[in-house]
Amino acid sequence: MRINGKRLISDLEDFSLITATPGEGVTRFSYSREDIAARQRLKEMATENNMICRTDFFGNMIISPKKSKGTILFGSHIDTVKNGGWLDGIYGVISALEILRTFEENKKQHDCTLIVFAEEEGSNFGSTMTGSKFLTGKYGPEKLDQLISDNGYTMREVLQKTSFSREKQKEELIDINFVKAMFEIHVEQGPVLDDEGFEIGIVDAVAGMKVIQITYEGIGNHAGASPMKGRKDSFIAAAEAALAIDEMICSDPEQNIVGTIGKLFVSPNCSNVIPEKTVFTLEVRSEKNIKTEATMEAAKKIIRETAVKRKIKCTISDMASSNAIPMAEDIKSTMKKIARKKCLKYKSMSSGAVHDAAMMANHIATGMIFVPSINGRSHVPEEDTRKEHLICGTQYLMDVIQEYI
Ligand code: HGY
Ligand code: MN
Ligand code: MN
Repeated sequence: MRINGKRLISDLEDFSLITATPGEGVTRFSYSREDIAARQRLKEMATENNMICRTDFFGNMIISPKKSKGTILFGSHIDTVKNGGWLDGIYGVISALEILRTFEENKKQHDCTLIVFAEEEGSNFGSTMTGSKFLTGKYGPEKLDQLISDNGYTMREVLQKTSFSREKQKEELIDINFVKAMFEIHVEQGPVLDDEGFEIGIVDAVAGMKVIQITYEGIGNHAGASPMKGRKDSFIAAAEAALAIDEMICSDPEQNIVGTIGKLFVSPNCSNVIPEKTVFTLEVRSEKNIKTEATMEAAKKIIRETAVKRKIKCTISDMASSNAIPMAEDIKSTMKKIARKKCLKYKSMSSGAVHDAAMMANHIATGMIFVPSINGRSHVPEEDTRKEHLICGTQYLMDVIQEYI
């Protein structure tokens, strides 16, 4: 059975236009106008192909052929980072839809269903994989009041503005104990497959990560009339801590850890005022949970010591954390068997990016497939994958799935 590659690419191109930043990449935060528009389009595609849609309280969405018992899941996300790429997440969703449509067209009986996880990027509340964390019970209802957006709304308040909270079908979307396996296909978001000329990545394990938010509070003052001596400049303190943390991670002997300070707010953010308050995030990731833990603790020590040295008040809040997790051995060996049978150039590799598959893998047999990212770019407008690789990946996923239905 062959997927319709042309239709796959044209659907992906259509969704890339549903963005808050046309011409500057795809910006489609969960629960935004763009998210609702993309969901509406997915619903239309589902209905056109004799499938039903249900959404849970958090915005996780199931798209299921009417006769499917839903024991085999496809999963991924449609939300993006700010000015992100046209493929991150959506490629997995549209690939799954293309496979489900091809099954329908070929009257193929199966029990596959697609789940679109909400808030995978954490663009609203700073916590990645939020929809799948609620779905798998890693997050309880109290989290709805603890996750706060940059403009001060809790996740509960944000959800109350969407239709999900009033969704009739608020019953549990899926009974995880009933699911046999989940598959996610995704762009690699790194340089390995593209650099080494592979078509397919078979994901061995997904890295773990920890994210913290640091608030440094110094003393604001006039930039011109305040002598340098005695300043309590919160931004300079943050800069010193950031450089020390970067130095610590870059000099790690095993080089199996990455760290990023990606978000920074300076207040009052005026050129002629010494920054009173600086808020910044730090995330560290590794395939070794012990390394992630130890590195975050060492970074917190640097953050606190720098604050004491510069007489700055320091608050550290834990934002998110997930363990590194291997994908299912039997799924990986089936994937390798099919890749060899189809004479595909494939490589087993780990994922530095996190994915909802990592949350689901704690509960069910889960497998992940990568396709190459050109120049290894992702989370930027330049994110791209050759069309033949996109089509090859989806066809390969269809070939793998047929071993499970
Ligand atoms: O951050 C990540 O790894 C994913 O893209 N949310
Ligand atoms: Mn993603
Ligand atoms: Mn992403």
